[in-house]
Amino acid sequence: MNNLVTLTKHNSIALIAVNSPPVNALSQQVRSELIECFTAAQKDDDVAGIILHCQGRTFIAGADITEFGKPPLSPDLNAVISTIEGNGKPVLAALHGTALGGGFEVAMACDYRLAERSAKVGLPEVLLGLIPGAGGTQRLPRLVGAIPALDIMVSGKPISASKAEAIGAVDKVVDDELVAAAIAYMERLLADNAPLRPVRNMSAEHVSEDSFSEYRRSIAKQARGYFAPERIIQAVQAAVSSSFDDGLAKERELFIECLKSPESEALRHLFFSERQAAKIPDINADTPTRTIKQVAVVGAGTMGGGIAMNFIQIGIPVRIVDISHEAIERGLATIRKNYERALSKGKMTEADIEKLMSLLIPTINYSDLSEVDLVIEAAFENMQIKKEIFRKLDGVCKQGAMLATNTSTLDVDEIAAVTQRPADVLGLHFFSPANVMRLLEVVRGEHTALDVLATAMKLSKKINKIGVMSGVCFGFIGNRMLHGYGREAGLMLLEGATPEQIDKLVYDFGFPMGPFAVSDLAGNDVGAKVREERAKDGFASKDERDNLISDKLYQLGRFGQKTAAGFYNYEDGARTPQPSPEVKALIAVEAQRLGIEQREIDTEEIITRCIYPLINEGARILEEGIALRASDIDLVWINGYGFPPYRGGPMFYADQIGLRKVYDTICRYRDTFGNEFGYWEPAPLLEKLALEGKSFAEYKK
Ligand code: T1G
Repeated sequence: MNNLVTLTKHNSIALIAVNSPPVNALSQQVRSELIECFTAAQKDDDVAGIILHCQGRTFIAGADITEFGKPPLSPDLNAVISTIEGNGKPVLAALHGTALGGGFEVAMACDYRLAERSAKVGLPEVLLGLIPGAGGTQRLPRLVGAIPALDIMVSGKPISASKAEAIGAVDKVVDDELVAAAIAYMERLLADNAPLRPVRNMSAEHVSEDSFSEYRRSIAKQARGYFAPERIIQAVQAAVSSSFDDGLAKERELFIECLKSPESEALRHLFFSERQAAKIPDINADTPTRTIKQVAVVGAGTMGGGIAMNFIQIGIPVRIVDISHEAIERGLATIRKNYERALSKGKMTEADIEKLMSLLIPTINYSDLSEVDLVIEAAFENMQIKKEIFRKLDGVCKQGAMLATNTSTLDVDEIAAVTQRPADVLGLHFFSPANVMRLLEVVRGEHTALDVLATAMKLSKKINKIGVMSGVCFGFIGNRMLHGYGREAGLMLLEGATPEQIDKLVYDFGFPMGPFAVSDLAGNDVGAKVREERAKDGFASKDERDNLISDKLYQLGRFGQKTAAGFYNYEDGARTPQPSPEVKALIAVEAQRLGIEQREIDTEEIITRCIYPLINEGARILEEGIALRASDIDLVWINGYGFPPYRGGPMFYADQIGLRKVYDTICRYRDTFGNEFGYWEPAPLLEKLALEGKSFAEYKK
């Protein structure tokens, strides 16, 4: 087996280089060879100093996450750390790329740290439901102070090399070639007889219990439901109040707790799911992609403006099209307002705003789109309007231009069929607000060309979206599953639950908002208009109870926050929802009219009737091949609808509960509520896997 870690010498300086693509993760072989090389350098009397660096795109980016959840493999990372720190000779870490997690912990075991200006360092373990487990919670507070260390570990966000230098996590930032700079720096250290500086011997500044309590309060909202952030705080409390070794023991105890937590299992599932989603079976590295240098967005409304922002953010000019200059001006004003919010928070300057706005080219003439590489249609959710737009695009856009619709439900193949180029047509379904939500459903039409899909998946990463491939069906993956969730929430209103009761329980489950608060925020009119359009096309629900209250509110003009009344009341223009006596009365009247007996509905029923329809429909979507894998469905619901990441997504959550339990509950609801409309018909795939004792994760189509 070829070496992944090599030891060479430059005069009296040992150069230990890690070369383990793609990210120099600390696999068992890397750990073993690091110990071998550091031990050899220690024993070599000609070696006065040691430099640790990496080849490839980054310094060590962390422990090898693929090893988690399996029996531990020795040597463990702490053995590597001890070998470095106890070497007896000055050790310099030379950082480039992203020195993260165990990688940065290894760097902190060195005496000195040198970084390329473009390098970043961080301890993102919290994003995997973990805490740093190789001394990071004990060394970082000693280097930078307890509170700055907490900010780095609880946020999980990397910091720049210059920021790291400013707070003492890195000693020197260089613009020269890294290894040469490291050699020069080590020669200087040796010439100055610079001392060994084991971080473990530094003292961590004292921090009061009140400061930790204050810190807990400051992160309470972002840490809600998560397991690891509190354990990070406890580990740092140990760092400032115990000996290094006692603190290290405390860290170990807390790390094991986190590693075994269902939250960490869920978050590690999502880490790999995000990377898996980019892999499309019939698309590979050789699939060509198209160059996207100019984009057009048709429709300057809320969605169109948000979509345009994604592209100007990465320097791609966007022609923004609408039917009138006034409509475009309104759209541009909304975009500018979004940027001015960032300006007020100090995240942008006026110059930044002007630069971005200059990339927006307004036009009402389709003839101006003849040179664009990609058009994204974001017009009103009406098939005739969309077909008319695609006919025009087909007539003016150059050969090879990609034509995408942002439709959230309509048939992409039907839209493609009005063009002479269905191979260039696809769906790019953004989620509102389109400049914020990370999910992008890439909808593959029957005729969509492979290079168009490959381009779309590559582009999604460029605009910092999580691209998930979907087949064509009503609602694609997310909105198709959303229907059952909203339906059951609405039915429970008629049966005796209140909007605030359901919303509170869904919030406690981990969503940022419950279904009724979301509806009031997005606008009850949005869903009602989609249902109106569907009814025109003959797709009205056969169940008059389905979305009954939502439709009644729409008819009453209670659209939600924008009308200061929806499922809730919003007094004095406040955004805080207040229970509405008017809505309570409306529900009672409708329930009585329908002869629905009111009853107390318990937490278990409310949660399972909201969540299990997601799982059931997700199983159908998986079996039909609309989604390529169960983990793709998880990514859709976490990044498009706020499903709590620490539960892994609806399909992962179902696997953690056990599919048999989900299946039995669905059968019980079918037998209890009746199955006139098929609401509780178990999906065949769910039934099959449940009865075979299998999981969605094991399912391969
Ligand atoms: N272990 C194993 N594989 C990893 C990996 C890791 N740490 N990081 C990335 N990969 C794989 C990834 O699955 C993908 O594989 C390929 O590398 C390229 O990744 C003890 C316990 C470094 C910023 O959390 O943030 O250290 O799909 O597509 O967009 O305290 O990868 O090609 O087969 O993401 O350029 C802490 C996780 C671990 C960093 C590069 N470290 N990685 O992003 O490439 S826990 C992390 C990232 C730990 C210690 C604790 C990113 C990146 P494939 P990619 P990228």
